[in-house]
Amino acid sequence: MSDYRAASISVLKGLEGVRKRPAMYIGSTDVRGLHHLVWEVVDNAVDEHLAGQASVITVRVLDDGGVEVTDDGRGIPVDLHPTEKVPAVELALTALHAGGKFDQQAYAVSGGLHGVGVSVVNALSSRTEVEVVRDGYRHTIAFERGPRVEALAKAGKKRGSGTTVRFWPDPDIFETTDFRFDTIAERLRETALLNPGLEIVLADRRDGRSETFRYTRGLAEFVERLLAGKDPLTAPITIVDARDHESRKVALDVAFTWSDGFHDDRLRSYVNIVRTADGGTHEEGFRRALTTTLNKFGRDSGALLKKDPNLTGDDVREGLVAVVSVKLPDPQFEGQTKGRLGSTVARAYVEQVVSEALAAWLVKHKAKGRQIVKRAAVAAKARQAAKAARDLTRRKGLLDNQSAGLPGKLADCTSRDPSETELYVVEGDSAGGSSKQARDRHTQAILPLRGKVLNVEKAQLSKVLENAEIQALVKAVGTGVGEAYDHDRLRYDKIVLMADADVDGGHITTLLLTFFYRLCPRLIEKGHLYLAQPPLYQLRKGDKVAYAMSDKERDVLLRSEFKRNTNVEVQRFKGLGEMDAEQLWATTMDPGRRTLLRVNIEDAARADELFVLLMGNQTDPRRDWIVSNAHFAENVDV
Ligand code: 0RA
Repeated sequence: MSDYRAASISVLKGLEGVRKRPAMYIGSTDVRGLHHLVWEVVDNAVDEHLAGQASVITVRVLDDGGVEVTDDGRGIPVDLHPTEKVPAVELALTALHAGGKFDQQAYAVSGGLHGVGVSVVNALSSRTEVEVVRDGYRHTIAFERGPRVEALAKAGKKRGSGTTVRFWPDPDIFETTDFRFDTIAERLRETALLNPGLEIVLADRRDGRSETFRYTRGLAEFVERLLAGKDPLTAPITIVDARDHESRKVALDVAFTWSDGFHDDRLRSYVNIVRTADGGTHEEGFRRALTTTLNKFGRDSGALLKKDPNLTGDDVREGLVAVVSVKLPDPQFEGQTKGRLGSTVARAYVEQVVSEALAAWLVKHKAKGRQIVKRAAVAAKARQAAKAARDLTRRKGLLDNQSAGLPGKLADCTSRDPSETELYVVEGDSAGGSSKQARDRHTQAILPLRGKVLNVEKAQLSKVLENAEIQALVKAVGTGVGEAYDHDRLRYDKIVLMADADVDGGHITTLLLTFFYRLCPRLIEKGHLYLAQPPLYQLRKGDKVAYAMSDKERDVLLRSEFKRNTNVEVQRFKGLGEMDAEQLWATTMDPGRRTLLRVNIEDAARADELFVLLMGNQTDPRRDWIVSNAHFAENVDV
């Protein structure tokens, strides 16, 4: 047997192995695995771009189930491999792991996470065609389910250079062979964002759709897209570096900013253009750099006071929007899905470069820097409050629903059918009195909260939990809080917060919403928390009575309903306590006439932010204004 035949037999055994265990090579044979074939072929073309040789990549979804990827690179070599005695292009399509460029200095996508090589695509396709333009000719070769079926041949003269790979996924292997335009588009956009200047065209021959991705401003543009229209604290801070680090050729590209639009971080990282969904050493280096540099700047600039604790990684990451892209030869991946970078060289390298660059940026942008630090300090306070609250509930179990009977202050309803009952949580004793008279005793329960809870100024959430009034509230609601929360024990269908429409009312509402948001968010998510809407004015002329929720509504009524009337009596309710039972029933409690606002989780999240503002030590007059003018629930629900 000739060398050639021996070699080709062993090669084809390899591809048979791929067909026997496709998931080992591409993860799965579902729609994800199917698209993995496209990523594999595109990554090869991107490698050619990274080598500085290709500037346009075109991906066509064909109308007969195939996909075609073309690049304008050098073209896969067509000359005979010196020892294997087959054209290099044939070897690339048939030998496992033979797609690389054999250059240890180069960063190669195909040597990275996916790295299975285009031969795997061939093995899993019913047909694969490759066209190479180079040396003045167009060369063609074709394969079916692995083996070559058409030998490499010249198909006419052609100038320029490039590679086209066309493949039709094997329906015997894949559960579906239906490519999704949006899935491919999203991935190609990401690739284009990570490779400034590279043009990627996607064309769908099935319906004529097409899109071109080309970005020139680098990762800053990527961060702008991740912001999704939310306002950033700064224009993206960008860092670009390339050097020899510990005798390895490494490169780093970073862009980041912060936004109030996000609570956690939006950090994306890549190694050699491959996404590292589970982070790794490069992300660790980046985070360490942010934390240490911002702490140092915070101390030096006075943005962090002596008594303030150091910012933690979590604090600094709140609202962070960042893209970290490193390139290094031969990266090591870890974890179940190989989505985490393990190479230790990346940690020190990224930390060093980002620390230096961020420190230099802070010198030039002191005011912005202080804002960034202050923002993180607020996040730190919120985190401490939430942690203290969690610790407290765990330690004492005192907020557990089983721990005692119902609170004495609760005027419960008679119905035991939770689907028809409501709990009115009422601020103040006098309002508690009138609402008890006003209510429908069968379905409506009243829990008055005394003034003491109103002192939310400077109160930590943990202190709030020690408050007897709040404990009464938890017992009345019935579910328990935090880890002890049990939704099935909810005693009322609606929990209605009823507070005055003034600053104090704003404070108590903020406090209660924050309390529910942090300790029983499920109750909000399932739509059981409401805000009552007591009126601000009563308008009366003889028998004719109307109520207005706002100054604007009052003026409208005066111009319409009471238009021809003189001497209209306008009463302003300073608080719920000023309304008699009848008025309270007519305006705020009668299910047939009242307006209730259902609180959604975003409303509650905003209250949580305001609560942090309230907790702060600063005496900012704007703060009271914000709190009393905060409209927590917009959607009207009767
Ligand atoms: C090996 C060596 C060279 C280029 C390539 C592979 C190559 C592979 C792919 C895959 C898709 N497009 C591609 N373009 C090029 C370098 C050949 C030379 O030095 O001319």
